[in-house]
Amino acid sequence: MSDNKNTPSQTKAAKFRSMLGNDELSFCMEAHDGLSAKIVEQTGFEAIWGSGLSIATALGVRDRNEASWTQVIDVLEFMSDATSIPIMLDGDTGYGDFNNFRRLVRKLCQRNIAAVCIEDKQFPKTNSFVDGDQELADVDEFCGKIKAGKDSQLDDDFSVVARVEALIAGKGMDEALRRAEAYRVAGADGILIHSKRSTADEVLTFAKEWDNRSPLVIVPTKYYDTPTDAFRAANISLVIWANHNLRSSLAAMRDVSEKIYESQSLRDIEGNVASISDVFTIAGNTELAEAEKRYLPDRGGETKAILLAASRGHQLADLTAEKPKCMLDVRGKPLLRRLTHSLNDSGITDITVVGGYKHEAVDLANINKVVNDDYETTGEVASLACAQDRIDGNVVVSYGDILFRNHILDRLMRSDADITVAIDATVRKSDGDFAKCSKPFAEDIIDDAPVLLEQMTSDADGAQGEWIGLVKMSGEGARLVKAEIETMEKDGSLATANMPDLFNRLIASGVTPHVAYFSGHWLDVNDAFDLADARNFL
Ligand code: SPV
Ligand code: MG
Repeated sequence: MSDNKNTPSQTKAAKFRSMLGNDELSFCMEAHDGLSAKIVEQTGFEAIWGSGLSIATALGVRDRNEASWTQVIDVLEFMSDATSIPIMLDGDTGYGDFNNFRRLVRKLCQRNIAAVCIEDKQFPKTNSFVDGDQELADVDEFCGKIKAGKDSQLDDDFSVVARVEALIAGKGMDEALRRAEAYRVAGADGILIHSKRSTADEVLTFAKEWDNRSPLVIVPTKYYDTPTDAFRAANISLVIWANHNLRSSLAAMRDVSEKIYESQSLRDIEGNVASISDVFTIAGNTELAEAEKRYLPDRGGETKAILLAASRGHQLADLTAEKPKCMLDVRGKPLLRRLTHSLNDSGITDITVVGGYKHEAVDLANINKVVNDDYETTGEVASLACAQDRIDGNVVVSYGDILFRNHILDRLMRSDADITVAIDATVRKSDGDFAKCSKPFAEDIIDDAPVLLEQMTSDADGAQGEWIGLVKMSGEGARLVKAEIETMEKDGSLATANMPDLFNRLIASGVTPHVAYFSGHWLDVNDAFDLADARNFL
């Protein structure tokens, strides 16, 4: 669906009619699908030529009525939906007799196509530049076709342009003028005089003889080096640049395919093709995201993740000389990639990584990245604050150097408490972030009362478990955490605070995180032994 930018005051057909009728020289640029149509409009052109040659070629068939008329109309519908400027369809010979043509005209009006051009040749038509005979239509039969089209249009401003192929067929200037006059009298809104000469001479002679009897349209594909001012001077109404988007994309696609085929790599290509974000922009993804906000009230149900990955990991010494520890290889993939895949597996795709040390090395696809420039002098909460605008709705915050089995995250995601911390009840180490909880872990007791976090401490003694660096907040929890961060910013405690400090402050202010207990099935990477463990963990 497009966001239709057509102004209600002037229809596409009316815009085209005034282009055709005014004294200015106007231009139609070729398009052959929704994408090229958008590009034509965004470039600034006032109208689109729905080229038969280009549409057929883009569909992989010849310009010889091999694509059915309904297939062509389907393409036109995409082009029309994607743009707000008028489209003139190259309607070949009208896809049959007067009856087929009037049905085509009605369908085009229904699809908001502004105009159609039909040529006086026999069905199936051949492209005008193909060598060989070009068999012309009977003049009277073609006049009847024009009349039928005009009588059938559903919009008074719809235009039927009659294309004279007499010069293409080598029938001479007099025949061209005779035919053009007959078509004008039959009701054609304009005459397209076509030529395959490399100079504009015969077209300019025709224009002189025609003497402004009705709007003239030309296609200077073959006489491309004629200055455009010569067309102005000849009172031409409309110039069609007929196939240049198709031909340029053909050259570009061939070039990129050959390069990738030969190099078996994308390295030398990436900088020379449109970016993925360019693709998303022209596809209109921003509009969709805004519409989702308007029409999906339940967006708060989606969970985002913020990964704290600003630190170098000094204990890993030289291993982190060029990259932060979150980017260390764990069996062929960076640790952080493994972590984001775990999040993806639990349905979390909106992932923000807070980088710091060597953040340029954090070059993963499908993440948002923010940077804590002061990573050397600040702690985890300052990094979290760098992603403050993401602390909204359901959010999971995780250290960037941990790995865990998915059941741990899934368990957190199921919690509907404001804040839930993942606590490993099997305390194995003497250093870590330990949790004093309202109750110890007891696997065999069925007790619905939640376990509450009473205090975070660096002392394993008297603690019921270790926090693994994973916390989930509901929308309300996110609001509370954000408010606490703001308070910390104001009272100057933010810079050096770590996540346990934040939890303790929340607890002191009456906000009690819930505890999700489990045992094992996770690890964090602080030194080379941990890294070896991580490789085995997989
Ligand atoms: C087209 O673009 O399909 C045309 C113009 O009909 S031309 O190919 O120049 O005949
Ligand atoms: Mg054509």
